[in-house]
Amino acid sequence: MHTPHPLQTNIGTLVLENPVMNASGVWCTTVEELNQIGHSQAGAIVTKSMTLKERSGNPEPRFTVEEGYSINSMGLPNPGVDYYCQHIKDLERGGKPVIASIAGFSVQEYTELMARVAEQPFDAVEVNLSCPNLEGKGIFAYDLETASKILEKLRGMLTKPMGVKLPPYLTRNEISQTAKRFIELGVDFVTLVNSYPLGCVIDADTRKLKIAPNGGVGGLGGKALKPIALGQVLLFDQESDHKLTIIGVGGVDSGRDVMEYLIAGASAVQIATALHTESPSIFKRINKELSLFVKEKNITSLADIIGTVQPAV
Ligand code: RRO
Repeated sequence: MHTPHPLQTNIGTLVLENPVMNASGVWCTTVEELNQIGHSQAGAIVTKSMTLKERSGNPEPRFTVEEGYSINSMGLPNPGVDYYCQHIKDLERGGKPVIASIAGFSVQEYTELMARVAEQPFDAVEVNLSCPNLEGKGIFAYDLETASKILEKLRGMLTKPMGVKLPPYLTRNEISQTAKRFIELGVDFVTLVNSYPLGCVIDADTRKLKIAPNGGVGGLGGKALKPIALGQVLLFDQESDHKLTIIGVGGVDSGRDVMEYLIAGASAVQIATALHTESPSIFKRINKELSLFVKEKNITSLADIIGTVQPAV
């Protein structure tokens, strides 16, 4: 009998050879970048959030990596949904599932985007309801009624797995209500979390802000985001009674980080800041570290450790 690879994991009906992929936004805007993820040891490929029309995004500088964190205010630069639909068929995906990330500015726009991607050979759709950098536009995920309206419509348009990318802070009560609603709506997975809004970096020598858009503030990512993201993963897993599939994002930079997310309740993880710094060769390193860890602990299947966190005492 064929024994599954010990790092194999599932996201809804998708089978991933390993649980580590890029986060939407990093190394995934152009076909060239997506192909590089395809050639790497990532377990899946996620596209940049696509909009109906091409966008050049916010003025530069719009991204900075600091010691232990990053701040971005990209403003959704992407070549538009047509580009991804044109290129998906010849993507050098290396057998990996491809997840389309979509971002609209209204219920109508999300519907049009889903109509476009649903007829293409993407394997799943991640609905981004949490972009932090669209000043004056708000974050859809903070309004559960509007979010539900969008998701109910989109769910009816896609037979493949559908996930939702959420912002980095909901209260326990909001998590409980959101998890319950998402299960009712047939959401297959939640991606936790997007970058933490309104972060700021100042250079004390020059007194200058490090990024230009939106008065100098943007989404915080990287190592500093990890405990925040891990807490949201833990609570979503608890409050959903382990019924929601979770993809963890925030500060993943080692096999050990991946283990922490799996133990908290995630079935897979995404990498943004560290992928930007290290390039797609990071997937080989992290999978090697994860393999060693799994071997050391005599774990034969990742399913055996997902959501198995133990109390402190
Ligand atoms: O493009 C961005 O500014 C951006 C998006 Br859409 C997002 O969802 N998260 C983020 O950190 N940046």
